[in-house]
Amino acid sequence: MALPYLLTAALIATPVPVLSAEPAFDVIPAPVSAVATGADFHLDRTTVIQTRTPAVGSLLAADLREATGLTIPVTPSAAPAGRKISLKITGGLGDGYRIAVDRSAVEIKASTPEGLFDGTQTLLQLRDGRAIAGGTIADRPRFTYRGSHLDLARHFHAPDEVKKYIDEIRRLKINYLHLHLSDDQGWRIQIDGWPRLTEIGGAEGTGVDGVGGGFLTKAQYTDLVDYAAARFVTIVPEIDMPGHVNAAQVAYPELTCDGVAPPPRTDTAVGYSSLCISSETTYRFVEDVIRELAAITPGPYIHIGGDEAHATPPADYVRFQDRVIPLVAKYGKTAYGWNEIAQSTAAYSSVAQYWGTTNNNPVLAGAVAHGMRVVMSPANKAYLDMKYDRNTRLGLTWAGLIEVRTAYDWDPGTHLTGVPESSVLGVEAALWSETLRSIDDIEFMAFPRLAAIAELGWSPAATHDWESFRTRLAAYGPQWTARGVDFYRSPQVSW
Ligand code: IFG
Repeated sequence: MALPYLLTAALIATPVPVLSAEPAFDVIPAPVSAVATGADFHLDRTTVIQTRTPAVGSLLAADLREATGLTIPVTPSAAPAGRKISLKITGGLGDGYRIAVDRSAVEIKASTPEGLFDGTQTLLQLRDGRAIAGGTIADRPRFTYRGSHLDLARHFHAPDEVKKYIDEIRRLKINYLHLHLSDDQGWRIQIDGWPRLTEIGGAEGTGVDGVGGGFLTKAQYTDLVDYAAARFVTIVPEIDMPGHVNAAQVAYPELTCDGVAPPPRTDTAVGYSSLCISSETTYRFVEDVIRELAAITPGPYIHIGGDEAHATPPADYVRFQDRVIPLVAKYGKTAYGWNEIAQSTAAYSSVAQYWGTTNNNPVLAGAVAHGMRVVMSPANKAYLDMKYDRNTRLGLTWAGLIEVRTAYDWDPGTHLTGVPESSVLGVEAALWSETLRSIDDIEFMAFPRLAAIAELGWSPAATHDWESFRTRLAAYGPQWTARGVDFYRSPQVSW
């Protein structure tokens, strides 16, 4: 029985890229290269997970127990020969991983715990019943930033709903979750120095149609950050400004220029609010918020919004960003904002989230020429709050209808003129919640299109193939069904 293993090992040593449209395995995102051998590994009561990275081993054991009913021990010591799944940290694999499966053993190797975890997510997709498909996989991400975004401001989604969403997005190797925590309709994160932001802005009755009330205490936010981090997902908090601030101004009228609190808003209009750019109170507020948020955010990014500041005079907008972007660095984080922040030269060391619907943005291209990096979220491709088609009950249509193939058929590395792949950090799918009311609504709009965005963020451009993807999606569908995920059964896929 040794031969297949040696053969497998030899195959790993010289991975033969198999970039045909017919993938060796039904895995999403598509791995860089894979060879199927048919020498499947069978899980049973003697199976052991051997690893010196128990954080990864225990998550794999939990997933396998949920899927197969088997309780598989996780142990650092050398398991008896055979019958083992070993998760090993070795050098030279960068941010990728290797998998080798044959009848006697499963081996996942990576150079980082996150790489091992990515390998286990692939392994779980090689499972059918208690059999794990035999073969080898060599894989690594194309882009480092593969994000999903949830809008907790228009409609607050409870921490347990966000956790369930984190469980699902991580299986697709999404590794960043951007939480939109403030907007005109509501403020969703406790700030000690400004308590009325949540007392008033997070009260019941705030949110679109007055039904999206609620907020995260710092403890709940930290619990979410920790839950996400255990699954190698980094939380990116967003405080949107200088626009999208009506809820903050209802709570603190001193954030307006005339000191008069605007009426609370539960409609879906945008672009009517602005912080008072000439007032020092504004910058004390902004610095307090950034400081408190940075203190509870282990991730590298604080998102400062910057979109649709239609009520802020253009010169004032630049002045505001010139002062605010450096505050993010002052508290040890990298500023991240919607692409409008590229109007400020302070943004050259930050990250722009591109949400336009065209392939050209000269202001952004100019900032990129000075070092700015970009996360691609084109609204006509990656905004999952767009309807699938005219019949979709939920969602909007302003950026166009987005069926699965529309979300799949584009390339983040070449999408924008003047933005080379080397300046692209990755992709992010946005899911605004004006029309969403539950985790079911989130799941229906996110899946399967998020799988398309995840593949664009992870897989080589060379593996990009709609027929292959739609086939693998059909094979993935039963996983969503088994986990009670309310996904959209697109007519473009043979579920
Ligand atoms: N644009 C607004 C969002 C949201 C969205 C809904 C951005 C950056 C339309 N800004 O997208 O607040 O209302 O599709």
